[in-house]
Amino acid sequence: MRAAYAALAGILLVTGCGGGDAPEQAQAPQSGDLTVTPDADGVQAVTLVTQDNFRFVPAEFTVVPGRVRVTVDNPSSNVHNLRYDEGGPDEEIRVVRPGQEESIDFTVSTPGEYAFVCTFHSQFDQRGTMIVLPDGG
Ligand SMILES: [Cu+2]
Repeated sequence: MRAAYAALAGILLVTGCGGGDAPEQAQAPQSGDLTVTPDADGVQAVTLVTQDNFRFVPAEFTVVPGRVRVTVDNPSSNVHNLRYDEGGPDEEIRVVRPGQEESIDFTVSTPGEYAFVCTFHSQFDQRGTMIVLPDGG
């Protein structure tokens, strides 16, 4: 459990704008849209957290054509993964063990909606969507 809390705390620090002791940044979007801003390297990085409720949080995020990094952070007690449906990026995260996180990098070019799933928990509808908007739109 301690490792899981540490991992979660790390994420909160990353997303918390370095504002000292920001309380409960866990107000992060629970399901809605998250527009991803490129980092200094031009990579649109997004972290999806998987708790024990078999959901990706956020379950939806928006990027533009370019480089994308998807990280699955797993503070839960289950094993999760992430795979895009047919027609999406070929890259997949095969397994993320409890207390671990794993990332994939890929490039998107075609606007559209790309669904992904945790194949271990598709029966619980652990799914999400990456929306690729037209560049400059
Ligand atoms: Cu899962």
